[in-house]
Amino acid sequence: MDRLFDAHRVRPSREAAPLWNFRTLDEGGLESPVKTLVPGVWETLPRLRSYRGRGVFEQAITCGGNVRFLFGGVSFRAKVLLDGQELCSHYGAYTAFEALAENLPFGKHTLTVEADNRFGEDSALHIPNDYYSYGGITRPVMIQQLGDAYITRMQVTPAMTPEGWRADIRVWVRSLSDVPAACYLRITIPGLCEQGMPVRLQPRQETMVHCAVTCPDAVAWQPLQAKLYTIEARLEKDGIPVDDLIDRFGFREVKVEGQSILLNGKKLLLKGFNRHEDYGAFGCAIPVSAMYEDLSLMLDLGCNCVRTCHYPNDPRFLDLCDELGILVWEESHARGLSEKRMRNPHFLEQTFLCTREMVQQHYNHPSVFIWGCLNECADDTEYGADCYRQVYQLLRQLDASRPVTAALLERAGGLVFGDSDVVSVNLYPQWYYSGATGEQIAAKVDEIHKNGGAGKPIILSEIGAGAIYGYHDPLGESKWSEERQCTILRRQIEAALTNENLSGILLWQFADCRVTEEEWFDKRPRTYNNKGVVDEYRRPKMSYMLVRELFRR
Ligand code: ADA
Repeated sequence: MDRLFDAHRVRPSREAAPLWNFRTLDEGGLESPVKTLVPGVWETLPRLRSYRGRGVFEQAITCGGNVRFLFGGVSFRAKVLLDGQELCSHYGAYTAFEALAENLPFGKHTLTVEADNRFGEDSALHIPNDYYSYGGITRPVMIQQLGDAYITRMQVTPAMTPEGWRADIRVWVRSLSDVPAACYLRITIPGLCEQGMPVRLQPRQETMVHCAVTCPDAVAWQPLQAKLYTIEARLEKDGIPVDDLIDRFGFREVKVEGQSILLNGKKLLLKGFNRHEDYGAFGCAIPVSAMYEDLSLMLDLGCNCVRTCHYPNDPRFLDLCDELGILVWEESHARGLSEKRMRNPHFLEQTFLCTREMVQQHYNHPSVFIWGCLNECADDTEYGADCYRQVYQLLRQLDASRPVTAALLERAGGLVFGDSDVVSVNLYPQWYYSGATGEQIAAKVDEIHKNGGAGKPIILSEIGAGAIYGYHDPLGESKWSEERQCTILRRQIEAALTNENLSGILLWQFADCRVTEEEWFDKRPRTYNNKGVVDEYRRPKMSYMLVRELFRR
């Protein structure tokens, strides 16, 4: 299942069988083909832990007519073929994409997916980095049967009005037929309202249908008190249902007022973590039970917020956050790109693609309260600043209902403090820099205020220190010891939570994550970023109880 609820009752939709034939094409790969599990990453297979290359997944599928293969995520280039014919290709590990096969004869077909995780000039976002770009089909694959038209997506925007909650609803329907068609679209929010309207479909085009409903009896979605509603869009032809799309949403509104971020009019104080999609035994293909474990641990730690550093996350993780009432900062893919890397001819196109797919695919999640982008890129050069402005503009075009931000690097000379709705900055006092923690935070706030960010909310989007699980120094003096991590974190958290200019703090990081060997192994013991309060298997370090105490205070 690609979601934690049934997204279709009319459209036949099933998950592809988990076992696929798998072979590699490049040096360092397998000697002979094996069966492997999807979703998964090939790095968990014996001898492929560091394989960087192409992997081919194959499965026989019985289907026919118009068939939609929906890939939740393939890391990180994908080519999809049916019976040897290319259906589509896609770049970027962290967003979904579809492959359509039309008018297929009913019977057995071979579905082939070539995944490729080699770095190269054609890849501007997946580069050697402080996390791992895994290889494989890493999120569920759905096989869906379509008729002559199907609902491609739906966007629900809640807003509070003097009459009560209102939902602005947009639904996109795509025709797969060569002739025009008259259909009817029925929209239901069970328990609240039902609306219907005729739709005229033009041959092979996408049509957007818009309506708004007032729901005076709706109950609001609040952090840690989540109330979710189901919304069903059903397409009918001659009174017969031919397609549908079901999603969930919540009634809540995010506003920025002066230095505050308000959710349903209440000021937010964020306490949370940065979390990579990475888990010792699974790489980035994390099963739902392990996602749930992470969120349970975060709730136990006293968090109300998680940041999906540095890319869009699995929708099932967002479904869980919706359900548990955990606020999400979701961001499009990019980490630490210098101006030179931002000048890669593919950078803007790949960034726009990932940003667009993220917003369109995750728009309805009430937990997502802010969109981020371009973590620690070159915000201090004219060219880099212009890229930030372009991505902010795109985010605002795609979604006017959420604020935008970016986690900026701890360095002087930032040029874009004035361009986002919320200013966010990453700081590592006492870890990368010496000097008093509270003073360093205050100096950064001052710099933001003097350079365009005055009067805006500020989030400390990363702060933290490293510790290798099980390495102890009872005197608490050596870096990488669990004790020293505690000393630094205590100072950081206490200073941040008492600074009235901050709207919140997101610790770096929840769990240790694997880093790319190329360019990174010598900076990161074990080839892991060890700043987690739990290790990659979620074993708590001493800092776990410290954070729990400080966050719950
Ligand atoms: C940065 C970056 C993170 C991670 C962190 C660290 O702020 O955004 O991805 O690399 O530093 O551990 O140094």
